[in-house]
Amino acid sequence: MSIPPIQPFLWGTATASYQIEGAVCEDGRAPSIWDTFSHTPHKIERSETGDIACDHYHRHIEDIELMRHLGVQAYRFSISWSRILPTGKGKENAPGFDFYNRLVDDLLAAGITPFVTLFHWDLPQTLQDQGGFASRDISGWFSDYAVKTTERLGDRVANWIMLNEPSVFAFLGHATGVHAPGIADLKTFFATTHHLNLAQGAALQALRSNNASWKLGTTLNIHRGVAADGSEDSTRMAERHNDLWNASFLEPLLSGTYPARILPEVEPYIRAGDLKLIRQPIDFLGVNHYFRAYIQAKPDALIGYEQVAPPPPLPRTSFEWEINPGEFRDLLLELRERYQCPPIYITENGAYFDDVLSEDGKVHDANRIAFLDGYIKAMQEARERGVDIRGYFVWSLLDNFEWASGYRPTFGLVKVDFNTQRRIPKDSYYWYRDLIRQQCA
Ligand code: IFM
Repeated sequence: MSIPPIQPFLWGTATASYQIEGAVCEDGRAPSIWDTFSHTPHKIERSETGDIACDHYHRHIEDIELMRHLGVQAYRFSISWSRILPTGKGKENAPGFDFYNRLVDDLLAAGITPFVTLFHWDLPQTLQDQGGFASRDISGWFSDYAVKTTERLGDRVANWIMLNEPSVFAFLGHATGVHAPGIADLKTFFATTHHLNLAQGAALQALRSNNASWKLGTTLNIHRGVAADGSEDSTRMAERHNDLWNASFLEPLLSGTYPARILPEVEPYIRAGDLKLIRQPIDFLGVNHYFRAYIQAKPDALIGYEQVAPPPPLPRTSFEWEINPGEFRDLLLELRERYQCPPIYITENGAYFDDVLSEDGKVHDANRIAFLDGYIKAMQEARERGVDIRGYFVWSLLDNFEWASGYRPTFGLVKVDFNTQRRIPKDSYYWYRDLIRQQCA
């Protein structure tokens, strides 16, 4: 079955600052928590860092050319907070803004609409030293940063995404500690969860009052958890996972409450007026989706459970993530049924497969093509059944720095040879180009 054209609709790709930019010490940029974390021994596979990454800071023109030939109508990227405000607040770093000004201008000249994420995890280290997201002050720091950024770029950028995947940032950064800032503490985790919501609310409110024509949204990583075994404990923990991972971010934003089972743990951090501030109207919800989570009770784990590999014989990506497009469709349908959901953009979807550079110099990633084909068709089914989906962004344009796993996991439509920085479009790149052409014909 081919995918019938859906219009109006934006086809795009996505990246994030620390994962692709490199140039970490250039033009006044100061360290973020990911610079600190990646330079700490034993935190990242093979001790890799984002120091150079895809060198996008120096190669953005080539990367935009790749997007132009791909035919995407939109590109989602994020701003490195410490590149434009090295101390996180106060004095602006003009060369940092210059880079994003050039990037936006060059995108627009190529006919590509920018979708800008304000926070994709690379918090300025100076702010972490003052408490980071465990501190309520983050709400003011983040909204000031959001205001400054939108003041500089908002004459050309209309679509603003406040946060990327706050659940991942809270969980992996503050509960399991496998991501920056590397904290594993339950109180910090719940404070961070609430302060992410609070910071987002404050920024949304400030930006809305500055320019009513901007399209404001946020991006959540949404996946449903299921019990990995038939035990009562794992079933209860799967519910806890759904509360912590999905509902703790969806419900405050869309319904003005925390899930009842979680409330007692977040309550110590909530002050009068917080829930009202958090429940801001948004123009769109960004949904990132990769897999369904298999949850197993683990009483000695900080949050009471762990995520385990899906049971055989389900197909999986090279990350051991279940491949299940029907689950993606059902999740989108559930979002529409459970919440008063604004229009949705799929702001990330894609897969890591171990790519092979063939003797003909190409990457024949049929597995990634099959993955994208299945997930795009599932999205289309959800759309036909009434879910208001306005766009789809493949994660990712380029192979890049996959956080604690370094450069091994490759998600790109374009292979990057990290020794030479040569870009090699994979078969999936040409497949996506043809899909876009067919969709937009
Ligand atoms: O690389 C990440 C991205 O930064 C956030 N969403 C998931 C991707 C793949 O793990």
